Amino acid sequence: MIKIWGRRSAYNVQKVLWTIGELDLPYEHITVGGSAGGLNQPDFLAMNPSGRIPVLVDEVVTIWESNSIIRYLCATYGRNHLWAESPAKRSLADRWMDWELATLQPNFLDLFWGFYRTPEALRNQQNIQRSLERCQKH
Ligand SMILES: N[C@@H](CCC(=O)N[C@@H](CS)C(=O)NCC(=O)O)C(=O)O
Repeated sequence: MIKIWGRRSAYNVQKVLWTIGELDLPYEHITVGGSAGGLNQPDFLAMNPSGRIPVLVDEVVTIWESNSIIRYLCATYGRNHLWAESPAKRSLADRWMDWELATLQPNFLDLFWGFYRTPEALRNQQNIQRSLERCQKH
């Protein structure tokens, strides 16, 4: 049985759960992170030394980093569905996953934390505007 660690409100957990849903796989979900805590526990850090969610355990395999988990799930359980055997075809998905992680996400997170998660009086409007413009450009 596949086990997924991570709170459902985390978008990096959501994309893994979405993939599991697309592949129609049974799984067990363990809520950790956010107000549930648990990411600094030795048992959790033994699975993911970076102390982040999501983490997948599938029998003897333990994987962290959401995009790596998604690639593992698709390659293992989605060969006729979400996994392209041709490297060129597969790169159509890979490039967007890498772009999201390396290009869009840093600016998006600056905007998310700077605007949505910062009280109005403490917001840095200049930084927010710069992140917004970069997100729009991406
Ligand atoms: N690049 C990592 C990012 C992992 C990450 O930062 N996860 C966030 C949730 S989206 C986290 O662990 N936050 C701490 C918490 O929820 O307590 C991935 O894609 O898995």
